Amino acid sequence: MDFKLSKEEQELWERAKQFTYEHITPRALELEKRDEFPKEVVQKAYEAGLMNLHIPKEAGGPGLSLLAETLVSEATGYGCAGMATSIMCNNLAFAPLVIGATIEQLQTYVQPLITGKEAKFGAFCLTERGAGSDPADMTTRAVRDGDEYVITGAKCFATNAPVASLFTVFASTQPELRHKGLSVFMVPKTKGVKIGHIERKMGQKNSVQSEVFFEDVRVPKDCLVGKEGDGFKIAMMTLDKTRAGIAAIATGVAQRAVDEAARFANIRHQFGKPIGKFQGISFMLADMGTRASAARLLTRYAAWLADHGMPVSKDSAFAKAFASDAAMQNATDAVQIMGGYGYLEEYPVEKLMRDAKLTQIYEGTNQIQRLVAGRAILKESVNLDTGFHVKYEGRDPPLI
Ligand code: COS
Repeated sequence: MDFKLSKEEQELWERAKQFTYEHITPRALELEKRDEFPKEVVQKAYEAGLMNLHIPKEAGGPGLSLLAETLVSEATGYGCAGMATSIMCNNLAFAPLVIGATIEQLQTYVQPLITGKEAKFGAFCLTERGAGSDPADMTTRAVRDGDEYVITGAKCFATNAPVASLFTVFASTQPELRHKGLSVFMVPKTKGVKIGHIERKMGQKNSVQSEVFFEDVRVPKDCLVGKEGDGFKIAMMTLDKTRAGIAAIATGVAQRAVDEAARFANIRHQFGKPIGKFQGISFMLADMGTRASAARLLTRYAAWLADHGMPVSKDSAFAKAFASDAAMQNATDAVQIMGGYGYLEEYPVEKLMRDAKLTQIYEGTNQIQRLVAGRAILKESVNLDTGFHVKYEGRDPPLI
């Protein structure tokens, strides 16, 4: 087993870390106060080739792996989880299209957005006010009318929506079928697409989320991705992949918490020595470092599975839940180690704590990740022979 990155991956990892060092970390606190989309930094990330990595070469992208995406997400997440979310959000918005659209559709709708001078954005529109963890309950409708579809409904928490040119919209074409009636559409910013309330958040203020209203929006029938009824499966296949990206941002936060806390523990003297010399602190740092490393391994393993076409639902759920819990725990511990300084706005760790919280919520709460992982483990166990042959309640093998 070789844990080394390839030459290209190593180059990308170094480039993303250098970008973070120069453009993200020094500006994260200052830009956060503005509570708006960090356009300038994202434009620089686009110019540095850190966006749209998974778009296939035939549609103008670099056609890189999910592992490559996680490297950039971790590196930028280390500097600022909000900016990382702004930079990496096109991965989520365009993934359903890479999964379900034809190359011709990608060339028509996505290529112009990723090959110009200016960075352009997509927004993933799945969640609604009344349908979050249970997207099958959505009320957005798409009705076929001749050569067009007419889309009507309201989405919320749509990242990058206020700056988006293309909306990936999940809508029901056959409501009575629930999840089997969902379809997905590429919707350019056109008449009837309206941006609603921009959310004010606890953390990740360097990324924007808003409501999006679709008021009788007409799109050509070739904006349908895949077939009618493919929407739910495409959404699930998307999240299977992109959750590794959130895990990577969370790993960046978890590692930053270790590094800031360790730096402080070396410098801060109490009782005549650096506080890091006290076992109470060094054991905390050891646990924090373990969590960050384990988060990284789970994340890269999930990405590797996806890149090799292997089932990834369970492992991306493991990675997302573990890494985001690690980020939250490490950020909390870093605040604790830094004491009063940890709680101040001028120091980076109170921001880490606010930013980490969202990684436990977005792209599926960690309860949903555990539901996905728990179901997968139970399913696998049906055919599992552990060699311990005792009947449970008269049943052999155990049934679920
Ligand atoms: N890949 C492909 N197909 C999948 C799949 C996956 N990872 N997961 C489920 N499916 C399929 C199932 O096989 C099933 O297909 P059939 O109807 O043909 O049998 C169908 O999808 C329904 O699956 P299931 O019964 O598991 O659906 P549930 O309604 O129970 O929901 C969860 C499953 C909870 C996992 C799903 O709704 C979910 O991920 N919710 C969270 C949504 C989320 O992350 N929102 C945040 C968006 S980002 S802002």
